[in-house]
Amino acid sequence: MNAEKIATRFQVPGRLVALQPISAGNVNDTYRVIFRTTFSEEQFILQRINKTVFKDPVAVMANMKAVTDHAHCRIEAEAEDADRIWQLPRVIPADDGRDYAIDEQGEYWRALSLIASARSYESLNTPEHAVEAGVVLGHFQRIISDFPAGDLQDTLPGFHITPTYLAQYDAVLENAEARQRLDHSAEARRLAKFVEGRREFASVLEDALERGELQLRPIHGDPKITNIMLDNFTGKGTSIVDLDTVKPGLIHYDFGDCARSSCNPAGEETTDLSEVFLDIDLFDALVKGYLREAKAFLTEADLHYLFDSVRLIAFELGLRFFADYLAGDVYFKVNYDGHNLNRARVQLALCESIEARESKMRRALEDRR
Ligand code: GN1
Ligand code: MG
Repeated sequence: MNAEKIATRFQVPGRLVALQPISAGNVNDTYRVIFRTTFSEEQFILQRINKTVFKDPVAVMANMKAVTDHAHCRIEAEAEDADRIWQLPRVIPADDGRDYAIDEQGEYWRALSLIASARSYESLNTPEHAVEAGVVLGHFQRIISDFPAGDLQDTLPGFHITPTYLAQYDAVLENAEARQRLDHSAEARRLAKFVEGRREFASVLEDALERGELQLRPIHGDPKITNIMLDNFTGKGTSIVDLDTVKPGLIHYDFGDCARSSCNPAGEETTDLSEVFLDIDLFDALVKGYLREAKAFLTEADLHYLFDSVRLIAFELGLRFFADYLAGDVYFKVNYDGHNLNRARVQLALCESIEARESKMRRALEDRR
């Protein structure tokens, strides 16, 4: 079914006037939809859920609905004392009251309220912006920290479990075509060597979880900088979006993902590796904003593993892009040949830069406590 037809199946007043594809996102198809009545206009986000990635879209929507309902209550309860208006997308019900609509091909679609007069950035450049990104993540984690993780379903088994990605990478390399891709590219062989050198490190967070030092909590799952919205008028953080990876996990996956995406001014899509690095001033500012909100619920052990999480998530994403390149681009959407290889080069270069700045980053984390 086309997007126009499905857009009319949600509880939004008025008539459809426009539907614009939004290219952001490596997984789902996303559109901005405009409905009008005589006196008003309603804009919302329409998304087709990628079933190759999300095998159980109903569970994804159940998680999203439960966590956003909880978060909206917390935002309202704290509104009077808050230094800003916090926003969070709302799941717009379909005509039949469900949180999604299914088209004739069996594809699942959802509608979400739009965070208006706010925007996100591909990368950030000023420490002020980094503080705000940290505040947004810390605030979101804080207001969902009292939601029982056990009430959420595991909608993406293995998500952010780095040893599992390593095992998948090894399995991909069993394939003749993948080995050919590796043999034909000196750059791919260089990345493979980089990965080999970090096999032991890959389980740093999962080992801590197993030892009982860390616990599963509800997490966002994908708080990269492009999912953090700043208010157009005040410049302050106002919302976090892209909530389909909300599930039980380690808050470290979120912190690591936010930091690796926020503190590399070149962004994820650059082709110039010489521009890729972990900017320590941005990191310091991000930590300042994050801990302002997150200190309230983080344990000593949580704090101890924050540095490792940044190094690990950059490594993990590099590994995921690299394995997908070798597998023939089956997971992440690509725009050009070698796109996933290039994305992998960027994340692994960032990982290297994080390793080189370990002592400075640890000091920033200590000083901001
Ligand atoms: C994917 O779809 P998008 O762009 O929000 C991926 C994340 C990666 C991100 C890298 C479900 O997110 O884990 O960090 O690309 N989402 C999933 O840009 O795999
Ligand atoms: Mg996402």
